[in-house]
Amino acid sequence: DDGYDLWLRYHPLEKPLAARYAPAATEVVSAAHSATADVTRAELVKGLSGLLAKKVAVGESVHQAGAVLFGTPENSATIKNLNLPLGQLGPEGYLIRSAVVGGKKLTVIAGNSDVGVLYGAYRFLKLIQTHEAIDKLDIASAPKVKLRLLNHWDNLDATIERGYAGSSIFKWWELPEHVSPRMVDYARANASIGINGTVLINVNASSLVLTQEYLQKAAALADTFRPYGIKVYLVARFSAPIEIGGLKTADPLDPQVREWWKHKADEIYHYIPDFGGFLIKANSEGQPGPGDYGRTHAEGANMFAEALAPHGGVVMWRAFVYSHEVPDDRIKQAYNEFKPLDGKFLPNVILQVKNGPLDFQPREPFSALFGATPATNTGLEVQITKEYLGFNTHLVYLGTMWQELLGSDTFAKGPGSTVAKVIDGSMFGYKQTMMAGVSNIGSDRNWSGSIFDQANWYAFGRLAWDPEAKADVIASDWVKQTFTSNPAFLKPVTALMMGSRETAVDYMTPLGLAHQMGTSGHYGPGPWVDSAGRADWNPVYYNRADKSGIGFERGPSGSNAVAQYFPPLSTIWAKPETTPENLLLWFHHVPWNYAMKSGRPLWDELVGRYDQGVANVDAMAAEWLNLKPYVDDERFALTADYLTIQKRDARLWRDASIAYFQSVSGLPLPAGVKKPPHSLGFYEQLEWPYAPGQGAPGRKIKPPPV
Ligand code: BDP
Repeated sequence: DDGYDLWLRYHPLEKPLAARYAPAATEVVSAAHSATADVTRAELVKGLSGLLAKKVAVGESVHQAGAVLFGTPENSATIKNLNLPLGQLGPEGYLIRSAVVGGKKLTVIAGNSDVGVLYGAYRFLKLIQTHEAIDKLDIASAPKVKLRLLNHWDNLDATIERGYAGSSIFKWWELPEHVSPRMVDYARANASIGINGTVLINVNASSLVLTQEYLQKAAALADTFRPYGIKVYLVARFSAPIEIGGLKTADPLDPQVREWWKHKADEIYHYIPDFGGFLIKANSEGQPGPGDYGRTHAEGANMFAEALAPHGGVVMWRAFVYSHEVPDDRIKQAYNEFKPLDGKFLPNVILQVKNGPLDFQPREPFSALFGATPATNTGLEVQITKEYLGFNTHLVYLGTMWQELLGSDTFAKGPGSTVAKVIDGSMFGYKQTMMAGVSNIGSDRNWSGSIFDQANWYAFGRLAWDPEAKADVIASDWVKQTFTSNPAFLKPVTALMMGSRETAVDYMTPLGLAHQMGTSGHYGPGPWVDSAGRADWNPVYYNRADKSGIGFERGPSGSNAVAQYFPPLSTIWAKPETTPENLLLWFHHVPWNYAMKSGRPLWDELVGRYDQGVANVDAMAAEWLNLKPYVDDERFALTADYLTIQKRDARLWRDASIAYFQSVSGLPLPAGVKKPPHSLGFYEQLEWPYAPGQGAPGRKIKPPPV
């Protein structure tokens, strides 16, 4: 099994189980014939026939008990007559109910729109895949976040920035004449977890994608995705009016530039009538933007917003910005830039904020912008692809990391003001809500580069639908759908996933350290690196390790980044004694002998964490070997090999980090701790082999050519 089917594996259930379900899934019934209803029917038939290993009948009206009837009150008189409480479900929610109609027991999957019904169909199939009872169903579900989007960092030449699963699945050169059947499976997978939009190209974009030729290509993809409720979005490169429009400027206050974008929007909607909108990276890492003309981010974003508004499109304006001058503290920049602009953005603009204030690190506190912009729609960007978390080879389940983030209390309106409540709009009544995940999808047969990375795609969709969903439930559902419900496998694997992120934090960046990866590749350890293009790209900038101690002082005596947070966090995080230890070195520079809660001095604790990380990976790998009887050979072997790589890398992270920090602290290793097998010089000169997805050399300073 190569993993291509993801969690949509409809392999036959064991006989007794199939026998239990068969009477409740005798036929698939609907009179609806929209494109979406057709794919819903096809999915139910495929799923039920596969799982129950029998041919499931299809019809327009109920013929027998055990029918699965789907539709909306508009396209089904039976559903209309049932008077179901669909009012609370909104346009995308669904209801699944056991009912009796004309003396026959059946299951109804209903919604207010065909897409809502499609989501319900996937949920119904999942119930069977996960061996839930389906005879007395009464399930209602609606997404809490409106825009649930993948952000592909895919380039038009099919390379992927920070992509570790092959090349892009979007083959622009074949479009629009040929749309690969894989696009349908991509849409199915996304719809099955509620993802309703996709940004097709990299935030470091080429303007080319906005030319007529490419719009026609994008339209072919939009046509393919539409039945699955998925809208297409594009990245708008700020300088496009110059590069493809022949204008002299891209100044957002220039009338000609504004006209140009209006026409461009009209043209896009001509080809893609339900186009979602633009994602924009401006004045960040060398990308052009309004700042080039002395204009604010709001002035820039609003220009696009005006062009898209007549068509119902949105602008997602990224808050991942940092200025040319190296600041006293890089992590304060986005807040400093955007907080004063709160309320200045048009209603169809969404500020797209990365989870943490730095950059997708194994652990960061939540970005201070969450809660700080009540008058600006604020959405969340997480990174599904594991740029800083061991690429596709390290087994790291991100569900726990996102749950930690979404559950974090910003205290914006007092206790209970979680990030989840900010981004689902309930805190400030945002008109637009959004959660975006930087995709980990590529041309590999298994889509994500490893089987376990599929779980991160899955968890992203589930959390975007419900930001308060629980990571362990999601992990266990994924294991059941992807592998098996057998508790002998399910329990240990779920546990292994649940602990995996903390393990990675331990061997890479424990106790609040961040950005210790080698430059560019962001894979292996490089805590000593001090030679990157600008100071705040250097690990030493973040670890600040010296003879006196380690950590970045962000309390009042340092950069005072803590002041960007609401009380009581601004005071709790201001002092090392009250800062949680897992963020200690993020917020504070503390002496090597600082007393930790364990009773150990910081230096011993730090070394202990690296050792713990290594031990945990060893345990994960050993656990996996025990599970061989429950997995097919191919998926077993791939995962086993990757765990071997992870074991090697965890050691390297541990050894290199300890060697470096010891060279700085000058302290002896705690008793019983193994010396790194090599001297620091050895680790420093290690060259990582070619790491995929770094973008062109010099990318950070030079914008890509058009
Ligand atoms: C960083 C990546 C870089 C991206 C940038 C971004 O290293 O490749 O372009 O984020 O989000 O994490 O724009």
